[in-house]
Amino acid sequence: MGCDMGMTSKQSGGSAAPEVRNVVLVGPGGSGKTTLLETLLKEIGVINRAGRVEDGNTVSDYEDVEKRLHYSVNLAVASVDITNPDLTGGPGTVRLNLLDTPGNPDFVGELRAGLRGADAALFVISAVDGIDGATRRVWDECAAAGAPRAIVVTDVDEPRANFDHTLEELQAAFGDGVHALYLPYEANDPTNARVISVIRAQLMEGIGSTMRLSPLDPADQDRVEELRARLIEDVITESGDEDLMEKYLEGEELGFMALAADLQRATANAQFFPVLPVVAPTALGIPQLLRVMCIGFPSPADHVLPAIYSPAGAERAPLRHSVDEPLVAAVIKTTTDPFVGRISVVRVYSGVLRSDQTVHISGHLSQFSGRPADSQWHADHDDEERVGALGRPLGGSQTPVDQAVAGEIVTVARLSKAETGDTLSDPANPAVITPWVMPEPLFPTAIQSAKKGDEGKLMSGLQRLQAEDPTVRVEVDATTGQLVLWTMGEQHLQVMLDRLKGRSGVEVQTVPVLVPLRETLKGKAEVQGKHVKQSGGHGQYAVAELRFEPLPQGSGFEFVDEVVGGAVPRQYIPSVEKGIVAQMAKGITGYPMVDIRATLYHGKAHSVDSSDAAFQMAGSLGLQEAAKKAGIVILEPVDSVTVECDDEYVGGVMSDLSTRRGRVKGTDQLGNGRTKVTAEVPAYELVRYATALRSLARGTGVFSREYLHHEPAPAHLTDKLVAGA
Ligand SMILES: Nc1nc2c(ncn2[C@@H]2O[C@H](COP(=O)(O)OP(=O)(O)O)[C@@H](O)[C@H]2O)c(=O)[nH]1
Ligand SMILES: [Mg+2]
Repeated sequence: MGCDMGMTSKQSGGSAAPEVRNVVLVGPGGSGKTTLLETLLKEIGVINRAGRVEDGNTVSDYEDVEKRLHYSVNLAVASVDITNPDLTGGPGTVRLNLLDTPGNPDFVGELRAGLRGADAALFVISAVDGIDGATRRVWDECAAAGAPRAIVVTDVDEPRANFDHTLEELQAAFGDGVHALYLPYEANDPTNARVISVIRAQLMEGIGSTMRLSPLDPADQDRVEELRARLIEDVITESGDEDLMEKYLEGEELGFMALAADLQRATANAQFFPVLPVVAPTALGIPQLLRVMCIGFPSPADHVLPAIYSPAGAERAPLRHSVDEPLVAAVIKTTTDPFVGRISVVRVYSGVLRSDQTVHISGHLSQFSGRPADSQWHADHDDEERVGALGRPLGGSQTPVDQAVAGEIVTVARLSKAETGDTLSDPANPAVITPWVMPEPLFPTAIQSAKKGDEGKLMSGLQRLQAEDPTVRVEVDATTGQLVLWTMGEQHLQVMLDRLKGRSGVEVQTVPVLVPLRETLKGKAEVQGKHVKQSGGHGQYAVAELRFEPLPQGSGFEFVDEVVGGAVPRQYIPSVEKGIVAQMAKGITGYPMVDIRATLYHGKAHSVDSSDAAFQMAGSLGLQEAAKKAGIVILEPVDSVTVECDDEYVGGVMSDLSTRRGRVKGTDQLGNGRTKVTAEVPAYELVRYATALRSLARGTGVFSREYLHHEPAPAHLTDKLVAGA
């Protein structure tokens, strides 16, 4: 085998520990990942019949909502052992942990978790759909994670498929490191379909001991020879293998096994990307793909592991892939199964995780993301908990195991305090590993429970969703009082509401999102704040003569005392100010008033009937009077926004921003075919922006927003702003 695990531990059964391959399936939605996983499992023999996404009976789309939607919304894992030596390349077992991910950009959080859990990726694209901007974004995600990857081209049996064209597109988009290992041959003819082995430049059926070779059609000869030369030369360059170079130059016959070790080294660098065709319905190309994963893919020992810290934030010695080290593992995902309860998918990086052991659980996102440590959204936490049963997952089911060694992926039952992204470690040696970068949810929806009395259930259901999915944020807006659910987009929102209903039994209503408006005075006004009640008993008497004027944005409130000769007694001057401040907090039209100056220049008092309360009332009435005279301006929040998208969509993005009353502040060409636009945009216009940008930039857009300031809202829009978006 091409690599050294660096460990000799025995499994509980007594046999040698299997080689492990952790491989995540990534790619745009509908490219065939879930179907490919079915086909692989059928080929390995873990399932008798490949399910169909449309029939809702696949291993990885096991959640109810996925069965209903017919696409994946969850990271799902299938852990299988392969013993067939034609696939594994020798005696011994390869444990293949396959992670299926959603392609829809709303669920990019699941994709990132999958990339963290795996050591390599299958980048799955359809020969029918080709490569678009959204596909490139998935590639960029893999590149950002440094994932070694092979490219699997599906649908090559479809009449509209053109594998050669797809290969050219792949090379144009992803560079010279893209090399075909196999080509499809008469893929749409089930009786005659085969692959062409580029390494051998021959037609190939079966694999290893069952392999049958036959000569290429003369028409294919030149093209395949050319691909072969490029492939082998590049493998040699990437691996630096002198022996192979010699064999190649001397014209020795080479097969896959002769290249396997070099291929593994070349792919491990994430600079060399082998391409394989597959046909799901007939399993064409599937044995070859399995062999590439078993023999040509890097092992957990080759993975560059994330940096590690103590819970206090001190950097620690780098993680080592070894069973002899203390336990360090990451919670790739935690979820709630309707039957089993809490289930967490855990990747062990070092040491051994045993069932029933106590682990330290830590989540410290604030250290890496700049979020406040006590934010309601993944607040920092440290706990100790006993883990429940460990299992090897196959979609929604688990087979119990006693332990998981460094490099393995297992499920852990009943870890109630662990959230997605947390670190599990030895309580004697607690640790925090750098989490992956969690995307920011930017799609707000104001929600409330449809039934009175369900509020408590709703809140606890939301807390759970938030712990499971770092791309969900729940917030009670301090100004509007609304309960706001921030998600990645429309589909993500629907899935979250579906889960709330399914698990917590809470029916949720969505209501228009309110932006926190404020108000200020339109102009200056001189007024008399007068509170005089002297009929019967102890009266109230206070008169405050006041000048009000608006101040520049962000000035807040100024109070000026210009009273001379004790017209307002000293002790009541602060009372007037207090009354104004209280009225400002309430506002005149219902929004807090800001940015004004109040000057108290005269007034009247009564020796018996004046009081603190009466002068507060006078101040408050004075402001109400000023608002009547000068008028009110509604201020709306404006955010500073950056949008990044592929160059070709910038024009559309900018003109859309101006219809959103945005002011474009600048554009930057980022050089990689992408442009960054900076703009100032009213928050009201950003409520649905996540969805709008998705279609404007065809899935290539990302944006960020940050509150900048409040500014006057156009008068003709105030009714709309007050109603919410
Ligand atoms: N003809 C053909 N159809 C395929 C192939 N692979 C997947 N499909 C179909 O493509 C559709 C999308 O597949 P799915 O696995 O859900 O894609 P995912 O979103 O990447 O998981 C389904 O209807 C599959 O049956 C293939 O190799 N050939
Ligand atoms: Mg899928």
